Amino acid sequence: MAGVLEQLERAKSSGRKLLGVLIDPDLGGHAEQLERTVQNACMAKADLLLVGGSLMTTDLFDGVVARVKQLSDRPVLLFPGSATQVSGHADAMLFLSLISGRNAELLIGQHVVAAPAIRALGLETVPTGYLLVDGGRPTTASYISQTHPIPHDKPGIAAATALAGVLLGLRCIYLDTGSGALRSVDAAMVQAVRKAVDVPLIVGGGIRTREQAQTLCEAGADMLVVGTAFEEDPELIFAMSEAVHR
Ligand code: 1GP
Repeated sequence: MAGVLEQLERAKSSGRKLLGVLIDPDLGGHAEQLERTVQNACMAKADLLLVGGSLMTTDLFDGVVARVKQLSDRPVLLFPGSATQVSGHADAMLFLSLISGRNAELLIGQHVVAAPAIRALGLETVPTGYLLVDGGRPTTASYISQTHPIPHDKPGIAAATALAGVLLGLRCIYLDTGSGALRSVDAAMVQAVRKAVDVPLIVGGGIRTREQAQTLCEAGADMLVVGTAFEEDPELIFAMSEAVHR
């Protein structure tokens, strides 16, 4: 079976848009909600399940990934906030370098710590340039990462940053306003990054409506990631999946 990076690249080449559902690993303490989220994601034909976050308040990470994998017929992709979020139960991991920031720990430090375990587990990595974008208020991601998000109305900065990442060899770009952001990335920024680089483009943070989803896909996003909106309204995933896939 093709790896996750290859699946992203194939989808991009064929113009098929993907929906990723972000599972908060702290849901490990809420078994029913976790099950319902994963089941809804599978029924709605979401394409991938992502597990991870900037801050975990439990030590259940590996168990949550194992449970998600057990419940799901979709690929499970780690979206790690730190080197502690590595699990051999996943199909692959976004190996994220926070290239919009200048925090050496999140550019390369945590990667060094995690690399031996990743190799030992034989886990596929998707080398990804992660760009944090201002979404209208400080988020856990901006606070914990101790980085300045890119101003939302500066698409040129995002495009130059994404291009630098690709020139360094990164295979995927993730534009994110952070979980629970007041607004999503602007379509103009997605368009500018799309124009600058030819790798799969993931967009997340603050996506709450099918209209937003459609606009971001039309602007050039290859995959959208949604978490908070589905926690607040579990049924929304069906409409969102339809909007992304049509
Ligand atoms: C955050 O892109 C994800 O990193 C999802 O954000 O929880 O706001 O949907 P939301």
